Amino acid sequence: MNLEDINKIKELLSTPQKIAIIPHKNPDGDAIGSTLGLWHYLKNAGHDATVVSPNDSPKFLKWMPGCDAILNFEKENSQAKNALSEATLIFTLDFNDFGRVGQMEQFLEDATAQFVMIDHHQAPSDYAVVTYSDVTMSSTCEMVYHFIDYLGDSDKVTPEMANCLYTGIMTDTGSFRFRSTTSKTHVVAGHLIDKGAKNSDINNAIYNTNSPSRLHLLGCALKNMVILDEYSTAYITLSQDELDLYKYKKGDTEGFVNYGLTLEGIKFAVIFIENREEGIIKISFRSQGNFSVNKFARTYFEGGGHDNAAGGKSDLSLKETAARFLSILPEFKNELVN
Ligand SMILES: [Mn+2]
Repeated sequence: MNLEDINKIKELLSTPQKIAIIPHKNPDGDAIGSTLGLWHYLKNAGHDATVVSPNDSPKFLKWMPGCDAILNFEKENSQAKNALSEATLIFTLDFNDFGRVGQMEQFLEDATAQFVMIDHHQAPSDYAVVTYSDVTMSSTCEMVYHFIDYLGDSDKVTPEMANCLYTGIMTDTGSFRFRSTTSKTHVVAGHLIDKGAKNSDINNAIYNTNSPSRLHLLGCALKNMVILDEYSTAYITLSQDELDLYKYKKGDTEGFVNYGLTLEGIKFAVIFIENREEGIIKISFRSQGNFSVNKFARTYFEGGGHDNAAGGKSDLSLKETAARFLSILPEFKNELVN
């Protein structure tokens, strides 16, 4: 954040505000961690703050301090609408376009509040009075820590805030493995541990929550994996029938796509997951090195994200989607193999 933005924030927060803090739809560890981390900070600073989520958070995040107080726009609709319409200030975290909040979109469009964006995705929209956008950041949680630090309040980080922010840094960096992890990321994580983040407990709470059926679904996904050495690519398909067979629950396929990248020499990994209810194929893309899956997803599969992690979708059948993917790959052969 530049000095002008820091001063603008200081001015906005100089008197008690009614604040709504919004994560993106289908919030992940970074979205919930950053909104709750900021929520604790703003409440402690004397503001009337509420986290309003477009929909429910996954079960493996429910332990996070403050998670019970999140308003779910789908379930607590009137309370959530009130919080949005009454807000004087709205923070949008871990997304940068109103298209990412589902049914809440219109209520953000109509809100009279001033917006502040804190986010690390590409191509931010222009809706905020302060846009703190930095694609080099590991996570929005890391940015919320810097945000608090810019305001001169790093000594006011509580154990609750530290646990929330550490969680999002850990999940968005794949436990400090991704390229977005910098020395600064580690320094921030270290400060958060000093402030009370229980790093080992967080790791347990997030990653050691498998059900037998999820592991069986993972077995199915790995068996379905197709390895294309000539394109340094591996992809997985999961049909709705397979999801049903293994009693799929929301969140069960989280992280499956990454297994492709653990193969020696594989730079591009994809998972195609059939969603019969929505009539689409949901797609996740991951890459290692310079191959931009953000560009790939934007160009061919109505999606986007980061250079090394992106999402997309297709209206074709599962088979047709995989076939279309295979027909596009040759175009990228040079980029993928070199
Ligand atoms: Mn994030």
